Amino acid sequence: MAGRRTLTIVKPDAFANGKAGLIIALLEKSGFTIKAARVMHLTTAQAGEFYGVHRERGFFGELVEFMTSGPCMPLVLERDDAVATLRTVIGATDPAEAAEGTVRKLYAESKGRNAIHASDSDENAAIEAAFFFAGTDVLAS
Ligand code: IDP
Repeated sequence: MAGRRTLTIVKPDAFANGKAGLIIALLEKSGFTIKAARVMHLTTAQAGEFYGVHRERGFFGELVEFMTSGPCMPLVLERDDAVATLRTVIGATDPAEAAEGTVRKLYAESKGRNAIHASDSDENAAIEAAFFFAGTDVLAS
């Protein structure tokens, strides 16, 4: 059965553009409740570790530079079918290909500076939540 938790990050471009609050409002409007949140400025080591799966990709350096360019906001979110629903709500990686009304269509600048991260599986949601939050920092249901 699909899990009720996922991990999102409001990315530095959204903070720089003053869109963080609007994005969080859209997440809440989409039925998610916030179970944990923090504002932080990732180090190069943290960004490289978080996106380690992309280490061999041509855009890795650009991605790490972007993710360390300013504050971001990791959140643990909860609702039914959390991972798949949030992937639908954020839209395609490239905002030019994202559906109308999605976070990336509304607020992303480009394929790289694309406003928001969302976990792609229940397993990765748990790993990514643990990357940013101690268990005691996440509200119980
Ligand atoms: P996702 O965030 O939609 O799951 P992934 O393919 O997992 O997309 O890529 C992770 C992140 O890497 C993207 O959200 C984006 O910020 C960045 N990225 C992906 N492809 C490119 C690219 O072609 N150029 C620059 N950055 C990219």
